[in-house]
Amino acid sequence: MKLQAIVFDLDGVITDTAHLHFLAWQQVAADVGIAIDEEFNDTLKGISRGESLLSILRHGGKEGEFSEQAREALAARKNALYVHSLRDLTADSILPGIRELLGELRARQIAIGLASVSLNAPAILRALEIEHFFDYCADAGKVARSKPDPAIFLAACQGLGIPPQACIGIEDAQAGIDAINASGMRSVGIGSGLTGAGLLLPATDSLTWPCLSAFWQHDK
Ligand code: B16
Ligand code: MG
Repeated sequence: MKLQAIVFDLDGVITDTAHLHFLAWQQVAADVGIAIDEEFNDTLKGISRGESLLSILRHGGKEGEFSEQAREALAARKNALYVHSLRDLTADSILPGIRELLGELRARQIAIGLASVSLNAPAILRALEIEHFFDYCADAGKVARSKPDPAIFLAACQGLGIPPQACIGIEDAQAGIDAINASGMRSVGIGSGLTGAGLLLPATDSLTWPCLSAFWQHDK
């Protein structure tokens, strides 16, 4: 089968917003007496806002202490802090090699999709000035289940009108790799410590068209 589409994760693949998510969660967690570190934050990558909050409360042994309304207020506060920190995001915030890859995929008429569970994804793509490259962005608001459920990747393939078997998905989080594999797409992982990726690259600057094309040819 011919490779027809590449579906990107956002946070950690296109731009590094994980640290900004961490700083916002760290502040909200501290307000309720819970300490989190970067290592714990890694477990939140690819996990929705509401599920991230539940995971933090569980981590601090305070899961039962907050009503749904109180949790919504905490999640809203985290988002306000996070959105405020996004004000410095510009076209220079794109991770190395990504803009070049998007241009190359366009030139080769390979469709481009986005599978981010972030409700802020459209605003982030606009700030990075790359929204025009994307043929379809899955709507996180319409997908109830976070990664590792394949729903967000399947929604991206469906929106592109391309079967998952003709797509490569790219992820930096273990939950994301598991989601891609469960969707029937082939997976490319960015970073270290990921298991189950069809191809694992150390960083986005290794993510080139020749590399993706060779992976597709050889991994049949
Ligand atoms: P928001 P991705 C995910 O983005 C982040 O990795 C995760 O840390 C965050 O909680 C989630 O988006 C929701 O983001 O609060 O902006 O809706 O990796 O799927 O691009
Ligand atoms: Mg990610």
